[in-house]
Amino acid sequence: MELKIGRAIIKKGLEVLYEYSDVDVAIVGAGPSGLTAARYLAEKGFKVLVFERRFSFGGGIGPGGNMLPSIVVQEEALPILRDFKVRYQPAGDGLYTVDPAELIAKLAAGAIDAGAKIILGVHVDDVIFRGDPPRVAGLLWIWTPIQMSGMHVDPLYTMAKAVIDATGHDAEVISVAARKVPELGIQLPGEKSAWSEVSEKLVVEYTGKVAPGLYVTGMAVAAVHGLPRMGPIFGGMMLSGKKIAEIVAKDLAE
Ligand code: 48F
Repeated sequence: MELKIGRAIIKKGLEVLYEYSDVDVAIVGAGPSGLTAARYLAEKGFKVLVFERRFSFGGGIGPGGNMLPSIVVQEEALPILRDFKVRYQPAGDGLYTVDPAELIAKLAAGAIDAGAKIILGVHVDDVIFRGDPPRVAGLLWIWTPIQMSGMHVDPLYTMAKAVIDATGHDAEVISVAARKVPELGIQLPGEKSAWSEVSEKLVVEYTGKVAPGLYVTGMAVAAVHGLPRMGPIFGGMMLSGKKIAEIVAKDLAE
């Protein structure tokens, strides 16, 4: 039996890694923005891979608001909640409360059912770049437990026509690209202190392309464009994910 279990895992696991070593879109981060983008891109027929460092989905959704089991979404994002069949309750002033566990489960199920592949336990380490002027052409990654061990193990590669940084507050992929490929001309001012109303709008407005082949969504937008942070309101994250899916789909179609 052990022989059969082991061989089934090795065969399928390696097949998946082989198949997804070349994709249309690689998304880093399975938080609200990354999962939303994954669903809308996969639904349009693109081959989408999401890398997530943890062995779980959801990014910042799980802790809710300061560990209370509720998060807030504003009216503008309700069509996205309906697409994912997420239930919500009115909280007044155009705000709605959502159960964080339900949001995580349904965003992930929506992305997977649309055809996106999510690989958990992967730390994205660096970008691959090509050409002069340069464009981002893929990612370097290692398994998170190896990264956490601090031992030097060479990474593996994933080639992608578009890379989306959905890593949240630290914009990790764009940070490394800005530092190691200065020819991309990326400035990274970092996010500002909280002003929720303004940041919810600006994060969506500034969602977009950062350099050829490299895009940003979610809280990483605030880090890249020096915008204020918000808190446990998630409508802007999902609206940003949907917007980046439309931008990338348009660019890839050209
Ligand atoms: O942080 P996260 O939820 O990002 P988001 O989609 O949403 C932000 C909100 O959760 C919240 C907020 C607004 O409401 O302030 O913070 O912008 O999800 C980011 C995911 O990316 C993973 C990380 O584990 C998390 O699940 N991640 C970060 N860096 C890497 C990574 C990396 N280098 N490689 C792989 N995954």
